[in-house]
Formats: sequence, C-alpha cells, structure tokens
Amino acid sequence: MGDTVEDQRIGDWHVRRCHDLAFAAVDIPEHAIQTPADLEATALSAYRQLFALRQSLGLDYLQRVWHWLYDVIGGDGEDQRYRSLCRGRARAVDEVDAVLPPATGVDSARPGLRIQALLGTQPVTPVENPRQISAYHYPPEHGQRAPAFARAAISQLGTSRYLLISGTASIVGHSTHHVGDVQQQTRESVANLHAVIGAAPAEAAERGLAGLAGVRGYVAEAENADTVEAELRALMPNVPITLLHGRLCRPDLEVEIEALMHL
Ligand code: 3EB
Repeated sequence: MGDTVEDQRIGDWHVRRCHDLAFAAVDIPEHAIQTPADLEATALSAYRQLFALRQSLGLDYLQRVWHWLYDVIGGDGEDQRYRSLCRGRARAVDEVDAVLPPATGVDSARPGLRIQALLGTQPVTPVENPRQISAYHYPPEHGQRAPAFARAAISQLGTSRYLLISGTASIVGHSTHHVGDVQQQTRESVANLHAVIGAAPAEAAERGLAGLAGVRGYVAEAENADTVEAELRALMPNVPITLLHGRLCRPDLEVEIEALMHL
C-alpha cells in the first residue's frame, strides 16, 4: 500500500511517487537556456508544470525545491543567468496560489538546469529569518524579480515532520556581508541558521543548532573547504556536515549552508 513507489513522466518532469509524497525532477539541456530570454521562458515553463503537478498527483503542496544551474552567475546585469531563472520562477509564482517552499540555488558543474522538488499532502508552515529581509522582498538591485522561496518551513513528509532550511548565506538585511572573508561569511551564515531556527515553532527553536540532523554546505572555491569545515565543526560540534563545491548565486558569496531538523 503506502510503500509502493510509482514512476511517472509528466510533461518534462520525472516523478517518483509514494502514496503521500512525490519527488519530482527535471533536467533541462543547455541548448534550451542559451539566451537570457530562453532561460527565463524555460524556468517559467518548468515552474508552471511543477505547479500543475500538484493537481495531476493530488499532492497540493510544494515542500522543498533545489535548483542547479550551470554557469549560475554568468552574464551581466539582468542578463545574469541566475536573475533570468528568478524572473521565470517569479512569473510562474504570480500565476498561482502557492505557499513558497524553502529552496537552494547553486551552480552545476554540468551544462544545463536541473530542478528537483518534493510535493506532499500538507501545507508547509514557512519560517522567515528576522536578521534577513525575506528573499521574495529583496530590492531590485539584486535582480528585477526577487528569488521566490521561504527561508525555512515546517514540513510533513510521509509520516515525519521536519524543519527544512533553505540555502543560508552571509546576507544580513539584503546585503552580502564580509565580502572576501570566507571565515566570517561562514560564521555569519551560521548566525543566520541559528536565527531562523530561533524563529521556528518552539519544538524546533528550543533545540537550536544542536538539534539539527544534518547540514550540507556549498563552497564557491574548493580551496576554502577546509576553512569552512573547521568553522562549521567548531560552531556545530555534533552535527553531521557535508561540503560540496559550487559557485553560489551572488558572485560575492563564498559559502551557503542548508539544513534539516527531524521533529
Ligand atoms: C540568499 O539568501 C542566497 O534562488 O532559490 C539561497 C537559497 C539563495 C535559494 C534560490 C537563493 C535561492 O538569497 C541565495
């Protein structure tokens, strides 16, 4: 019954579905996103399809999204690839009634754009970070259309509840802090992680950083991995940490961390 996993192809998306949870993935080739206009249109179409999946699957709520975009900070000004992705996503979000989920957006070593998402039966309860302006309210200096995601959310996945935390970086208000200083950026990112946990419902907030089940960090420069890992271990001694290498969606960000707490 509940254990049966079913594979489906719905539009451009591959979906693996268990009765009350689905994992959806789309893999868009680089030739479809060569120009800023193509990238925006492709992101719009992928997100429209993702929102439509909710009806097709009878799973009404997005729980978590990840984006991996090749050459994420390539292109100038509003033509920057990440900004084009944000425009397409924001246009799709404008068309629907959806609570924004937590997300991650980083570089991909492989050409193309990959988006993965979890859908479930229960609405998420978003959590914002009091130290940061909500990403969806970022001023236009960071891109004509702001990034549409929540800082974190309480999420029911199958029979378990989690606090899912988005990629969290050295951003205070809406500005990058400690440009060029990877150690301070790591500390600021952990301060933001701590703040967003503190803003969550009491069952999560009371446990603090020590209650995290795991942390995954992304370092823009591979040579900084040891520094970042040492900082993260010092600040979160018993939390399992995995580091990946990939540029982040602002050229001045050196590190970003996402995290999970099992409630
Ligand atoms: C930030 O806080 C850093 O565009 O989906 C983090 C997580 C970031 C998700 C996204 C972007 C995204 O703005 C960047």
